[in-house]
Amino acid sequence: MSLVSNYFKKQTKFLLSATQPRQYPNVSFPEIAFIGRSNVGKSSLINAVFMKKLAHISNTPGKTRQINFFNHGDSMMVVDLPGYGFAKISQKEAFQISDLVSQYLTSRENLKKIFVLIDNSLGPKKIDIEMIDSMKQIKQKIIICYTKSDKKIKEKSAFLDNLNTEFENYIVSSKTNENIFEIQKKIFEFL
Ligand SMILES: Nc1nc2c(ncn2[C@@H]2O[C@H](COP(=O)(O)OP(=O)(O)O)[C@@H](O)[C@H]2O)c(=O)[nH]1
Ligand SMILES: [Mg+2]
Repeated sequence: MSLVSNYFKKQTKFLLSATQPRQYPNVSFPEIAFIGRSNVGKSSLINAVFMKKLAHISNTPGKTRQINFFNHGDSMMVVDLPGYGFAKISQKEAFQISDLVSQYLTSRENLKKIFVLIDNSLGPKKIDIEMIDSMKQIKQKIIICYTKSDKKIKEKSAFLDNLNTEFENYIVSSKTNENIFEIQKKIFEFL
């Protein structure tokens, strides 16, 4: 078995959910974060990469609006950020979540990479582009993952070419495991 596969077999444990910066874990492990529109397949991708059932936590009502921290193998922090584009929340709550997320993204010292997930069958939407634009300061940390590659492409997005020129990107599926190993190798590289 390869070094990479063995590394991802280590335990991934839920640590805590935060709604305020003071609740963030005070650890020095390298950290990676995942973000995307709700229903993009974020929990499924985290599960596929870490070979665990973490979704039951990330998909628990309430927790989907918080920042969820997981400890992988006592050597890396995995962070599930709240989804954007929720249909059923107030504008006030949407602003609160977006403030929390931007604060996290710009202040977290050990954050190495941020995986921005976009549904491959729908392509990048305006809201995805706005999210990416809001991350200007940490642009070099962005990796795009187009999710659900096993699904037929329904829409062709005008934003696609520019995005792919600017950012490193992968087309993945948590259903068929397409390119999941590539993502694992990528993460292993910056540990
Ligand atoms: N076909 C397909 N469906 C997926 C894939 N990943 C997630 N889904 C489905 O998309 C829905 C949302 O997935 P989930 O991981 O909970 O998304 P989240 O809201 O972003 O955490 C669920 O019904 C999943 O079964 C994939 O790679 N392929
Ligand atoms: Mg989820």
